[in-house]
Amino acid sequence: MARTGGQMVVDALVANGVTQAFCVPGESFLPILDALHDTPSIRLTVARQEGGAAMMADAHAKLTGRPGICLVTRGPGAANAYAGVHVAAQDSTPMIVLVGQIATGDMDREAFQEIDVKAMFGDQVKWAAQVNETGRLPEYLARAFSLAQSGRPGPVVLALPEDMLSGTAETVAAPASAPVQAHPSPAGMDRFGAMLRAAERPLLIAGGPGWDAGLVDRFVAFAERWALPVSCAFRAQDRFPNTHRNYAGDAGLGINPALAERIGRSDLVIALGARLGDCTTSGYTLFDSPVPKQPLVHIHPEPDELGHVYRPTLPIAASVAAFIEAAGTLDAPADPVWSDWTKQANAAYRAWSDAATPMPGAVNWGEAVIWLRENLPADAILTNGAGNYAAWLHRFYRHRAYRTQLAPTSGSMGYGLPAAIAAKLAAPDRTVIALAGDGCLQMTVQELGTLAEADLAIIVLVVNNSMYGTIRMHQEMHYPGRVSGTSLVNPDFVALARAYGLKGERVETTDEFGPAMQRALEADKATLIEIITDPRALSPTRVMD
Ligand SMILES: Cc1ncc(C[n+]2csc(CCOP(=O)(O)OP(=O)(O)O)c2C)c(N)n1
Repeated sequence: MARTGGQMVVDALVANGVTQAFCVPGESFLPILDALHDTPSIRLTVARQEGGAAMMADAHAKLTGRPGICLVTRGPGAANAYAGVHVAAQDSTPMIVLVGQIATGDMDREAFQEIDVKAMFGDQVKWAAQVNETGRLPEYLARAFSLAQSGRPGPVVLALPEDMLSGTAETVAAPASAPVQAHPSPAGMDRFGAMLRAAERPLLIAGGPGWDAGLVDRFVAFAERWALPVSCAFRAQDRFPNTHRNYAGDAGLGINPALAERIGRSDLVIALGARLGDCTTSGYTLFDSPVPKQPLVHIHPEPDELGHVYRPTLPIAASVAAFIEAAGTLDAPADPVWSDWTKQANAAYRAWSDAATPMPGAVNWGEAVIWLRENLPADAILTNGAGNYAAWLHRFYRHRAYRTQLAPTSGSMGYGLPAAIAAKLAAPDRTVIALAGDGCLQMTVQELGTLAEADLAIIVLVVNNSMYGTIRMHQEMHYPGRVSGTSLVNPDFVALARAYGLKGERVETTDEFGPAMQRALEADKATLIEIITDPRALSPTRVMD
């Protein structure tokens, strides 16, 4: 039977197990919206701006392990969505962005909102393409699902001209795409085992895509059997329980200097799934490029990533799942020589994340984060965007379960609120907290409307220092006393939350934080808590005179 292009798109979503999509509507993809009208198995959440929709799709994919789906219109919609697409690219998140495009007959006339999607997204995504024949829509969708999930996952963008979607064709519906994983070779695993047995100061850095809760459990068992110290890559702090005796802390922005020094002294660094990117390597300073001093075993699902910046002594192209399975069969020594090294790594982490950090002002944001660490359930999901407020979070919070951290390694402001909305939609029984600075929140603050409409009881924490604090910190370091472009005049955030029909509270002393949180945790609707901090508290380690 002939189907419309719009129906073919929705059939492909259903065949691939999609239950949630995010959009801002456009007249360019009405046939898809119409097909969704009769598809109750897919919940369509309508965001207020496409950047928010794309960030929601990213967070949904991170949390569920299934591709995030985002529908946007051409020129302005695709441009807005780019912010979230870039997050997905740098975080290796499987995502499919469907862009309603102008009709094929008007292409290259600079028609209303026309945009060259292939040129726009280029090699920032795994694949950007335009469909120019209705009958080939199932083929393009099948490839999109396959590419987004295989190897190193990532975003795929498909431009769908409106006549492709309204046109009809007789086609066969494709079954779900099966993502392909790379497996380590037996020889590679033998060599890995030999290198590890010969080491004296091994250290593992975990991160990247392809994890799940069961995998983390098997990884913990592996680390225990080998008594390995485990650190987590930037914003991958939930790949290993931070309360575990083998935990060495996170290798990210504002790294514990003791951990940086330990990574420098290690005689075998094992990077598992992590990309060894800018923030994980402290701005490419922890290792020498192209050949690190430390022997390096790098395990990554994408062969092209191995040797991208650092030439590994032993490159292993494998998914973390396949590697952990193979590593489970290696014989570990009864009492590894590095047991004390591992104990010291954990002690150094604890000293760092237990240290009191006195701050000017009536609210000590670090102590508030410690309240969260001591009072939130182990499976609470914390989301954030970019800003120095996150430095306290990353240092003092202890992630105890997989996917309790949803945060962009690309450092994109505005991620926390849309990510928290997507998280609560996917996991309604879990506590979800969005964290943002005053600058960060305002990047996507209009998603408070999406939150109110979806009626989700999340908590939004806004750490308000009336400035773009991170940039002010850099300014103070390089151009002291010359404030330029970094101060902010803000709305009354509490009144803003109430205008959206949400609860709002303001916290002006550290002692007020716990009770405000308790009230918010017990509330049956979303609460925004504005926390007033002193602008002199630039970071956990830097106070302005
Ligand atoms: C989309 C985007 N634009 C600009 C930046 C650059 N940037 C990084 S942090 C920051 C300031 C964040 O301010 P705020 O959210 O108030 O947090 P604070 O640093 O004050 O804690 C800016 C502008 C960015 N990371 N992302």
